[in-house]
Amino acid sequence: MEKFTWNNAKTMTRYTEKDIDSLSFSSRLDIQTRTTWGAPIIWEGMFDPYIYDAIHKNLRSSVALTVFAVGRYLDAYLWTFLNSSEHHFMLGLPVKYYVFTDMPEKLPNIKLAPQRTMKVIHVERHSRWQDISMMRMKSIADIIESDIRQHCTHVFCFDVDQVFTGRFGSEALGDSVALLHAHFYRLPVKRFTYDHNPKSKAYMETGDFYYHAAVFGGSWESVKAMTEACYQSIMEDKENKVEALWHDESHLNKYLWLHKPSKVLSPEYCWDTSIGSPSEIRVKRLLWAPKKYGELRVP
Ligand code: 5GW
Ligand code: MN
Repeated sequence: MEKFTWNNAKTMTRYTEKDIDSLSFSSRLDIQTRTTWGAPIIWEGMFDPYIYDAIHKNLRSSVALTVFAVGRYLDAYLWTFLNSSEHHFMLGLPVKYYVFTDMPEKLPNIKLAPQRTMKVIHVERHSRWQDISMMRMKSIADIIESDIRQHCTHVFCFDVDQVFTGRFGSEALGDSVALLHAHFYRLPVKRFTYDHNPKSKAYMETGDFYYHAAVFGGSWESVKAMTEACYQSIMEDKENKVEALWHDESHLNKYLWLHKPSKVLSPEYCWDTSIGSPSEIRVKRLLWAPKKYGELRVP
């Protein structure tokens, strides 16, 4: 493996394998910093933000952020999500937001920083919330093909019911990136809520981790492959009249078991404050917004 230096940062093409050299795996002895297949698990203290930002500026990395705000989720969450992202998400790199909504005219007015732009995409509102959630996979694959691939090197896909509270920067970029679910990272695999129904394409008995579908990303090529595969599996399940236990998240977990991510994000990157504050969570970068199911999940 070629060693990272300031001089070769510009010429490194497959940097995702090379940037590992700049990580300090032993700076955190309290938690697991590498997967069994060698991918880094990113925790505070393992990376130098300045080196990462320099690598990605040299490589001219640019990041698409996709987020869906359909129905009541627009008023409830979108402004807070975007406003906080302007303060914490990939600062210093070009960012293009792709906001999917059924009410483009109701979009909040947010002044974006230089090098940060937004595209609004009109989507229909599915009547079942499970479909709103699952059909995101199809919309993301389509927009990567029609737009993102021409403008951005990387894509990150987010739930809207969250708020950035700390750096979520270029250290999170990689070829394919998945997030450890805050409620499961300390539990044994037996406790993971994979889909255990053999009739579903998402069926799996065992796996590596339980990943949270609220945040995933990677190069546009990888995210396109990931979302297309999940969409295919969702449609096959529909034909077979089954639905996976946790919908798109179950399919994403199956895909990531078969196609191991090249980088894993610790739960710092999507923390639920109701869990409390265990000592290994030194920084909270993104928080779950309070659930408003009572208001939002009425038909
Ligand atoms: C509405 C009712 C139940 C479940 C989902 C929705 C819903 C989700 C919606 O009405 N509008 C919408 O835009 N969404 C998008 O799907 C949001 O981006 C949301 O963050 C994402 C996933 O739904 P969540 O956040 O309610 O799912 P969990 O797994 O965080 O509970
Ligand atoms: Mn959510």
